[in-house]
Amino acid sequence: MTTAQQTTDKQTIENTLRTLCKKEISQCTAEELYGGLLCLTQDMAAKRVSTEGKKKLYYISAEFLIGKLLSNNLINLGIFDQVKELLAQNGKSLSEIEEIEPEPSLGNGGLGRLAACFLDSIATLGLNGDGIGLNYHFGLFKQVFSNNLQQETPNPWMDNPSWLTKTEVSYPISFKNFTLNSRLYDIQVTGYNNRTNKLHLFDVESVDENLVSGDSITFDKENVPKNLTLFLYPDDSDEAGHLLRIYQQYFMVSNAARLILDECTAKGCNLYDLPDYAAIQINDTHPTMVIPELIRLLMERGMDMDSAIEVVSKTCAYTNHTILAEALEKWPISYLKQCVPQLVPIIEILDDRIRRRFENEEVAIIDRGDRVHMAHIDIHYGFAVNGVAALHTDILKNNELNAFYHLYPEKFSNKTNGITFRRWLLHCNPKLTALITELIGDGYRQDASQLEKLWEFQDDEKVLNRLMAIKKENKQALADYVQEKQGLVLDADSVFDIQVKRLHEYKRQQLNALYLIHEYLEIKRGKRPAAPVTAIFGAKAAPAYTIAKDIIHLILCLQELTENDPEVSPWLRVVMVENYNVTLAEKLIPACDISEQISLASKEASGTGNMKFMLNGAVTLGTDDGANVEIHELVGDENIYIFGDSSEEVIKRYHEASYCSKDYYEKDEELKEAVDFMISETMLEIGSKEHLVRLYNELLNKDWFMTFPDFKDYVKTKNQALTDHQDKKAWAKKMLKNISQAGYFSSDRTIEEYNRDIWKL
Ligand code: 26Q
Repeated sequence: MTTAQQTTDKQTIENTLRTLCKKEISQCTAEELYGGLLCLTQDMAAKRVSTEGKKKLYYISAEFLIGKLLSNNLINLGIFDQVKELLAQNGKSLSEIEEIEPEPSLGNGGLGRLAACFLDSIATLGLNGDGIGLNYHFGLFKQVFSNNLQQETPNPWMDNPSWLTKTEVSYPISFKNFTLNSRLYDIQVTGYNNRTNKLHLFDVESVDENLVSGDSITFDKENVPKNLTLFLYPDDSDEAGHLLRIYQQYFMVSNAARLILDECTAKGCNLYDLPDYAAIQINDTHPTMVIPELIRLLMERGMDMDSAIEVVSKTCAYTNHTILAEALEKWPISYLKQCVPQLVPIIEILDDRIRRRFENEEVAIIDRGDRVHMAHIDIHYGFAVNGVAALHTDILKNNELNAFYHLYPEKFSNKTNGITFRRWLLHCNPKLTALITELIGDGYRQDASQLEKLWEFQDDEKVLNRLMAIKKENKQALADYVQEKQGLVLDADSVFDIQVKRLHEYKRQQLNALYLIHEYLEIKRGKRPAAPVTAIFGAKAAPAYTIAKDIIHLILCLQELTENDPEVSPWLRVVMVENYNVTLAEKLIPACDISEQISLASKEASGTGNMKFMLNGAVTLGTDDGANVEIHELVGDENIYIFGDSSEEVIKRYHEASYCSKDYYEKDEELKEAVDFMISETMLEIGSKEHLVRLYNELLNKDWFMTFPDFKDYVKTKNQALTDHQDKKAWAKKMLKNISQAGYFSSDRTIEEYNRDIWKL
């Protein structure tokens, strides 16, 4: 018997835990047990590191939204049930212990959570691949609501004990005016019944948390040696903020490049063979500087430039996560000169070579305004480019990156996103997991496509009833949690309609809010919805994103409005959960009836929340956008609610610059009424005029993400969904269809495709 196997029986776990905590389990506090379990899992994980293969994947990302790790590790190490039982026998609850664990705050949204799901799947598939990023001390801000407004406070998460392990690895990283010593911290990434990989997080030795004081997230942006790893996405509304982001990005990739070269040379790589030893996946453009930096380091180690460029171009691959113009990074070359002048001559040569090869200004790296287009570096000097859902990849090929697609059709491919079922089913929805296992066995845990077997039960009333019963229990658990945390009482018998994601105009939380206003006014007129509804939101807005914060304000005002109106609240409740994060998502998603995926068609690259909701038996209400298109194809018209203009129509309308929001406002009475209500006396009594009027004007005069054209269809389709929800059996069947078709969205499938087509480990 191996040591790992020994540790898995309950008696051994008990002995180990007793030794680690230095007392009987029943006598331990939750904190002591958390510390003990952390040590125990760390030891077990360390024993599962497999022998290094020749080639390794390095997934570089500015974000890794990993969530709490204890339960996930217990599941992946195969000791979750044993630990849970053992604790219960001693009068302890695992969920109370989980409450102790702080959530690492190393990401913002989809891109960071995707990176975390990928690390899980890479380890689960037994692939040799590590993540590389930064160790932000305060990560993304913590959101608190006051006066119906978002306020940002620091989010320290690096408690003791910690999953981070300090390593011996350190590099001197030089900028124009100073050199900073880095320090590498590692987090072990356990695979499900498989190997352990690493998440490498670089930090600066000179970082100083005292630069941040009290409840504010402001700090001296110019003191880079002390501030570099304090925050993820520091406010970049001024030049110092922009420069800090460049410092962060270069620090991340220079460390990454050195680590990669060191590891490969240690394995006998002669650097000309680098592509045989390493595949580097560039997660959006934040790590793009790794390309010129690697070229520079290879030249420093004696390689000629032509070879260095060739070697790097065969090693790096790029994933695009957005087509929003404002999110495509373009750094003024003057900024790069101020921070990392050593890269500038290299980037100039990379640009020069492109300009010699192609006449087209559109594909240049440095544009006529002296701005460096980071994505263009990736596409010219990487060997693969991928989008994250079929529609997104098509739009990249046919529109946004069309000029590049003509140059390099062979580089482009689609890799539809996925999610790890270990966290987004097994961990977050144990009741549904148990039912599925009872019905179809546990083969689906290794091969998610086996979920399709569930469809055999489509007419089994007992199964459908149990599905509904589990949903109800999950809704009640969420209601209890929200009551405890925010003092709001939710009705688990109402329809839970949930929109949780980053706050962004293109995601159109404002469309949902307009619907809620419309329904509120209908109820006031005596027209009640088909069923009582609880509309739940969760979203953080970037601190400098004014309109996004105005939308939060509107939603919080609607919460107050419905809460205090006894005529309305039995039928319509609006709830915005504070500080939406992975931990909250794990409670919200299993409790959802209707999953809101209502981005303006063509704008959401993929979405991954949509997949998590589907897997947990929610029915999607959405536009034909991102991965919704694929969900739609898989479940069929009957089992999804699609509304709104198509991506083609939207793209055409942008192209023609023909959209005028006022036209829709003037022509649609109900829309006009809802929009006007935003600045009605009723609303101004609750909220702030500044915020509400600004948002009203924005919608009336611009509405860049075209909420007005989709309003009518949204109201109609959503109300149809509410009506349909009344037929419990038919609804349960829709739930079952969604769960049974969710297998395609396992990140194991996605990673197999990356490995087959790109990494070739
Ligand atoms: C850009 C410029 C300057 C500073 C920051 C940024 C920036 C920061 C974060 C740009 C983009 C992001 C994050 C993007 C993101 O989360 N994209 C989401 O990625 C998911 C995974 O592929 C998709 O499912 C979502 O559709 C996409 O929105």
